[in-house]
Order: sequence, then structure tokens, then C-alpha cells
Amino acid sequence: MFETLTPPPADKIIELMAQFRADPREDKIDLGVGVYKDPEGRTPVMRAVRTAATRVWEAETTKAYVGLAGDAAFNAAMAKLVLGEAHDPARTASVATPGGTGAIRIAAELIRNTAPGATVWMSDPTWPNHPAILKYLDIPQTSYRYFDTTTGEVDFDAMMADLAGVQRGDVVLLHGCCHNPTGANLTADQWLAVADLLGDKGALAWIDIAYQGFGDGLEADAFGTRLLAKQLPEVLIAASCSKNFGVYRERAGVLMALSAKGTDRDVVQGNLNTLNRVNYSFPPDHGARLVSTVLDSDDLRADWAAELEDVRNSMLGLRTQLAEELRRLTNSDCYDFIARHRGMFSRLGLTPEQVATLRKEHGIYMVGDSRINIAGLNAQSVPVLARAIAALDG
Ligand code: PLP
Ligand code: TYF
Repeated sequence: MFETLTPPPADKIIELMAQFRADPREDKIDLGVGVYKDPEGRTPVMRAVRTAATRVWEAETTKAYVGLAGDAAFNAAMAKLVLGEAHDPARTASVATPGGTGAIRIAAELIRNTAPGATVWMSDPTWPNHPAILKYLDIPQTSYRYFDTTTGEVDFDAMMADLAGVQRGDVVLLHGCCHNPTGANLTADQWLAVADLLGDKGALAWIDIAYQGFGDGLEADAFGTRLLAKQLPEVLIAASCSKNFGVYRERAGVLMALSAKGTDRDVVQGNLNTLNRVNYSFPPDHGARLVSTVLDSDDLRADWAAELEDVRNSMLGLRTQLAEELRRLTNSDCYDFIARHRGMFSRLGLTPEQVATLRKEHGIYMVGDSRINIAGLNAQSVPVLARAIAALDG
């Protein structure tokens, strides 16, 4: 039967990883996949995570199964991290998942099973795995305008105009912070307006939060998620630990389903457990255990938060440097948005041809839509990138 298979569409970002590796040029620059890199180009194991690994190793006496929902300590620690004061255990069902992607997949299946006719609204553009997973599950999907390519900012009027078409029971997917791929984010006032609109429409809010702590800080980055959690009766939250704990390959994430008064939380929990079971039974435990060990011990948590703050500030420094270089070299403020963007990514607004030129002539790799990973830069490569951009035709 395998002879009937046809090549599947490639994930452009993962494809780019292979192309970069195959490029023999020593001075090549990787601004592709969203992985944090220090100025030496390394993706370090965070200090607190390394210590947690030692503690887990010393304390762990068994590798027996934990449970379908994963470790309760991890789920509780993540609910507190993401929701803060807005966390209401009586409304919250949650399962550990293989990364944030696993949480997105389980959320999508829950939506398909519970509200088969609902349309999922996504920002245009969004992380390509969002539409890919929904399409794979045959879930109706549509997009709302989000990004103004001329200013590099959120086109909020267009977003709200499109969301006016949301029907009762539809699902609206939002990036909790650090929008991927654009880097452009909602202001607090805009979050308030979105929360009101979703409430008025009777829509389900679905938040994907994969970069908490990478934008304006751990608390500030959770503002929108917490607001929606407080204001709306039902909310789905898919949170990833890959980036902010640097545990990418461990596959640690969590899906939280916040239900309305009158809904039996245990029934929601049972359904999430079942979705875990029919997909992979028990979720991975090791990464989740590293995360809860960090979050539940005062010393490790403080050290983790401090290192995350350094990571965040180093990206902000690179943003400022790149925006200033480009301002100087192009004699215009058309790239100032880079300094205003938050998170790992900025979409530069270059054409596919310009992206190809940067790759061919300068060994600078960015995603075809001109998304750059800011953390792929360092103080030395920022001027190299800026000069290459300034030299582009058109
Ligand atoms: N959501 C967004 C927007 C992302 O950029 C990522 C990135 O990796 C994820 C979810 C999930 O990541 P992971 O499955 O590696 O935890
Ligand atoms: O957008 C990124 O680069 C990260 C990493 O299928 C990633 O979110 C990219 C593609 C993918 C899974 C993760």
C-alpha cells in the first residue's frame, strides 16, 4: 500500500533547518527555526533546569506510569505560571501533553468532538502548524486579518472588522504573547476590546502561549491570557515549556480547559484524559518533571526567572541594535518596528525574491515570509544583516 503515497507538503521551517545545515559557508547566519541561541550560537540547558535534572535523577525511584493527565504537580504549577491570580482550580481541567503542539492537537480534537460545526478563526499569518493540524482533522477554519505589512504593526481595525463575523460557538485562536511569525502584539486596551467582542459573540477563546517570558516579562506576557480567563466563561489554553524552559526536545506542554459555572469540571477532565489516551496514553513526564521541580522550588525558580530575564533582555538589545543599524543605513524609520516587536520573531516585510537573495548571496537564512529569529543574531552579525538588507534591490 505504501506505493500509493505521495510526497506530503513540507514544513517550510523544518525544511530550512536542513538547508542551513547543508550550506558549507562558514559565515552563514541561521535566522530560521525558533530556538533561542546565545551570542555563541549555542542553545544552552538553563542553569535551573540542569540542577532540577540532578534533583530529579537523585529523587526518582521509578519510571512507572504516572497517569493519563500527567503529573498533577506539573499541571498545577503551569496553571499558576500561566494564569496567576486568575487561576481557579474549580474551573480548570488540564492534561500534560507532548509539547505545546500536543496541547494544540488535543484542543483541536476536543473542539471537533464537542462542536463539530464550529469554525476556528486564526490570525493571518499564524504559525503554520495551526492550519495544518486543523486541516488534518477536517475542522472548518478561516482567518482574520492581523498584520499591517506597511507599518509592521497589528492592523487592529481590520482584525476587529473580521472578527465581527464570528458566529456563536465559533473558536478564536489567539497567540498569548510574542506573535509567531510577525512579532507584533496586541496592547492591553486591544486585549480588552477582544475580550469584550468574544464575550458578546459567545465565542470560545483558544490561546496558544508558547513564549511566556520572552516578550515583556513573565507576568506582562500573560496579561491577555489571564484577562480572557477571568472574563470569558470558557477558555482553552495550550501552553508550551519548550522555549521558556529551553526543554524543546523533552516535549513538555499543557492543555488547560476552563469551564463555565454549572459545567462539571470532572467530566471535562475525563474527556481530556481520554483524548490523551487515544493519542498516546500517558504524556511524556521527564520534561514536565524538570519544569515542576524548577517552579516548585524557590531557589531554582528565582534562578530560572533571572536567566529567562537575561535571555529576554539580550533579544531586546539585538532588536534595538538592528533597528538602529537599519535606520542609519537606509536613512529611514521603516524598520523601527523591529524594536517595538516582542518575542523571538519579527517579520521584516521582504519579498520572497529578497529572502532568496539574502540566502544565496549572503548565507543569511530566514523563513520565506521574511520572518527572522532575533536570537539567531549577535552583536557582530547584526551589522552584517543590516548591510545585506540595505543593499537589497526594490
Ligand atoms: N505555538 C507556537 C506559536 C509556536 O511557535 C510553537 C513553537 O515551537 C509551539 C506552539 C509549540 O512548540 P512545542 O510543541 O515545541 O512546545
Ligand atoms: O516557529 C518556529 O520556528 C518554532 C519551532 O513544525 C517549530 O515554533 C517550527 C515548526 C514546527 C515545529 C516547531
